[in-house]
Amino acid sequence: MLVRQTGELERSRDRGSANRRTGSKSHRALPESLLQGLQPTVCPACLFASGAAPGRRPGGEVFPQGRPAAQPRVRGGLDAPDLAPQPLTPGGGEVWLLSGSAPGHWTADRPAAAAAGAMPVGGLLPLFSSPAGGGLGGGLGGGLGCGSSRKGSGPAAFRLTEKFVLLLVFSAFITLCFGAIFFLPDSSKLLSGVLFHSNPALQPAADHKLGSGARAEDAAEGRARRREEGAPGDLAAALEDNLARIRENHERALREAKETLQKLPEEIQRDILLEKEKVAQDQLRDKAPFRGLPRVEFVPPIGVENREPADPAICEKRAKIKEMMKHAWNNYKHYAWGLNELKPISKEGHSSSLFGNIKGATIVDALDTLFIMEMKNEFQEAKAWIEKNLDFNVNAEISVFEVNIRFVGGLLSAYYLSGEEIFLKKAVELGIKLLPAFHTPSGIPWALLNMKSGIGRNWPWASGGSSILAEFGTLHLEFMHLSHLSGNPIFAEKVMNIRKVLNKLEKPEGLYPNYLNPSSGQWGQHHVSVGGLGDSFYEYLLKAWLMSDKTDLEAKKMYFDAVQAIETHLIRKSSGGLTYIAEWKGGLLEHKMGHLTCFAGGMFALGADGAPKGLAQHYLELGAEIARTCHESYNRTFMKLGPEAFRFDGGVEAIATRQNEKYYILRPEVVETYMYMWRLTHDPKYRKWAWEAVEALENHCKVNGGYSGLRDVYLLRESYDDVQQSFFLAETLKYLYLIFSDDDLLPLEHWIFNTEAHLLPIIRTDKKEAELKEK
Ligand code: DMJ
Repeated sequence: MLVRQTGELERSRDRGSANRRTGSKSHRALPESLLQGLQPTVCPACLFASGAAPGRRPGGEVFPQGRPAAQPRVRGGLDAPDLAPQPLTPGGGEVWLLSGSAPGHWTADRPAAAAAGAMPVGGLLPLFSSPAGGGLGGGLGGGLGCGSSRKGSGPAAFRLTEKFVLLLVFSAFITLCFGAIFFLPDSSKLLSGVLFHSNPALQPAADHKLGSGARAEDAAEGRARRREEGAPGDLAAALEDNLARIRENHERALREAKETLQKLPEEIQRDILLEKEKVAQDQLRDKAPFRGLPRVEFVPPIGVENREPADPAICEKRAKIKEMMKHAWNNYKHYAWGLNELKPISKEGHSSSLFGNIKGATIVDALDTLFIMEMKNEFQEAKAWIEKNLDFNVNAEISVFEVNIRFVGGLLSAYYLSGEEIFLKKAVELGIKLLPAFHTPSGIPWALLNMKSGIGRNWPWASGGSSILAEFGTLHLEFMHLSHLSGNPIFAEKVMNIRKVLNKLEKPEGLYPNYLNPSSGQWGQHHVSVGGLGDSFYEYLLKAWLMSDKTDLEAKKMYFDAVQAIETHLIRKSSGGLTYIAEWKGGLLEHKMGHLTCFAGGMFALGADGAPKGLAQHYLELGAEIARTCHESYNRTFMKLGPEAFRFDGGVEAIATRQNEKYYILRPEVVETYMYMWRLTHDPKYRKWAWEAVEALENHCKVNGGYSGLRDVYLLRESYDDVQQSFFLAETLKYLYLIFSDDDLLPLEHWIFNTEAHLLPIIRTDKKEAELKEK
C-alpha cells in the first residue's frame, strides 16, 4: 500500500520517555498498603523502639548502602536470634530490619549495644538534648552511656534501683511522646483537607491514593451529588466529612502499622512476598482472557492436497515457479537468515523500518507458500526459527498495518494449514501487543506503535495527524480470526468499532477519504484512492462479508455502496479503450493508476457473485477490464513488468511519465488479479499473461543472490534496487503458483486471502439464519 518497503521513509522519533511508568525508587520495596500506613505518621525512631521495623533515618532517608553494623546479642534482654540487619527487599540496601531492640528489656549492658551502633531508645535521646548536654539527652543518654559520673545539676546520687525507676519513667514518657506523634494525623493533610479546602466545591471527589475506602468515597459521591443537585455548600458537613475521612485514614494507617509492628521479621517478609505475588496476579488477571487459549479443535484444512496438474506443460510451469521460490528462499536463508529481508545484490540482510526490531519477516511471510508448495523441510526450518526466535518484545516503532498483514496474517495462515499450535500462540501474542494502538479517543488505531511502551502515533506526513484508511481498514480479517481462535472478543470489538466510526460519518459523494483523524473521529483531506492509502480497505469490506460465510451484511452493503461511488466518480475509460481507476482529490481527478490499484480487478471479479441484482456480469467484466489495463501497463515497458504508477494524460495511456513512478518492486497486485480472473473465468489469457510475468521476473529480476526489484522498467538494462521484498515470497510467487495449479488447491469457496495473500478459512455459520436476515 502506501509509502513503503524501500525503507526510505524518515521518521522523527519524538517519543515520550519509556520510563514514564517507573515507580519512585523509595516505594519499590514495600507494598502500597504498608507505605500508605507508614508514610504520613510513622517516625522511624518509634519503630525501632518497638521492635522489628523498617529502618529509615529521620526525614525518610534510608540507611546507606553499607548495612548498619550488626548488633551484639543483648544479654538478659530479648533473645534476638539474629541481630544482623535483615534486608526487606530482595535487592537489599534500602530498607533494613533490626530485631531485638525493645525498651522493655533494657539492661545495664544496653549502652554497649548503643555504642556498637544499634539505635535503641538511648540512641534517640540526643534528639532532645541541649547543647550543654543538660537536658534529657544529656542527663540520661550521657549518664547511661558512660555509667559513671553525673554532671550538671539534678539528682546527684541515685541508687541503681532509683536510676532504674527513673529510666522506666522516662522511657514511658518518651514512648508516650512518640506515641502521640504517631497517633497525630498528618498535619499537612489536616490543614489542606480542613482549612484550605473546606469548600466542598473545591474538594476532590475522593483521594484514592490514600486508600480512603468505601466510606470516604461514598461521602465524596454524596457531596458530588449534592453539588449536582445545586445544594448550597454545607461548611459544617464538609468539615465533618473531612474529619471523618482523615480519622478513617489514620485509623487504618494505625491498624496497619500496629499489625506490622507485631509481626516477626519473617512474617513481614512473607507478607511482602504475598503482596508482590498478588500484584503480579492482578496484572495477569487483567490479561486473563489472553493468558491461555481455549481449546479450539483444529479443523483439518480443506483443499490443501496438492495434486500435479494433468497437463504436463502446466505442470512444468508450476514446477518452474516452485524453483523460483527455492531460489528466493535459499538465498534468503544463506545471506539473511533471521533478518527481515534479503539484499540479493549485496548478499546481506535488509531491515525495513516497518517492522521495528521484529525480525524474520521473510520467514513468517513465506510460511504458507512453503506449505502449499510442499517445501516441507523449509517449512520445518521456518517453524523452528519462529519457536526459538520470533520475539515481539521490541522497543521500537512498527507499522501496525504491516505487522498485522504479514506477521499476524502469516502466523494465522500457517496455523490453519498445519495445525501447529506455536503459530496460533504467536499470532495471539502479537495481536495482544497490537491492542494499545487502539488507545485513541475514537478507537481508530494509530499507524505506528511502540510495542514495548504501547505508545502510538501517526505518520508525520499524514494529513492533520490522521490515520490511514488502508491501514486501519485492513485489520478486520485477522482480528476476527484472533477472536475466533482465542475466544476473546476484544479483537473483534476493536475492528467492529472502526466500522461503527466509519458508518457514523458523512461520506463525500459516498466516497471514503484516505485520512481520518483518530482524535476527532473526522475525515482529514478529501483524497480518495483505490490504490495506495485506500486499497485494502475496500478489499477487506468484501472479504469480511465472504469470510463471515456471507452473514456480515453490513460489510457487504458498505462494499457495494463504496464500489458504486467509485464507479461513478473514479472509474474512467481512456480514448484507447482502457478502463482505469483514477484518484480523487477534493472533487478533481488525477488520471493516474497505481500498481497497487491493480488488485481491484480481482476484487471486482470476486465480489461479482454477490452483487446487487443484474450487476454480477458487470462486475466480472469490470474485473477483466482492469486486468487488461494492468497487463498493458506491463506490456508497454521494456522489462515487461509494470511501473509503480501509470498515467492516462498528456497523450499517454498506461505508461509512467514521472521518473519516480517507474520502478517495480516485485509487487503482486497484477498477478493477483490474474489469479482471480483465471479461477473465475478460466480464460487462458490469464495463464498466458501470468507466464509472461514469470519470464520477465526470470529475465530481469533474478540475480545470483535472489530476486531484486528494478529502478526503472523502461530502461534497456536492469538497475537493481537490491531488495527482495518479503511479499515476493508471500504473494507474487504464491499467486503465480496457484494460476498453474488446479482449482481444488485452496478453493475460493473455503479460503479468503488476506491482503498479503495469507490464507484464512471462511468462518462457517448457520446459513439459514443468514439468508433469513438478508430477506
Ligand atoms: C503487500 O504488502 C500487500 O498486498 C499490501 O496490501 C499492499 N501491497 C503490498 C505489496 O505490493
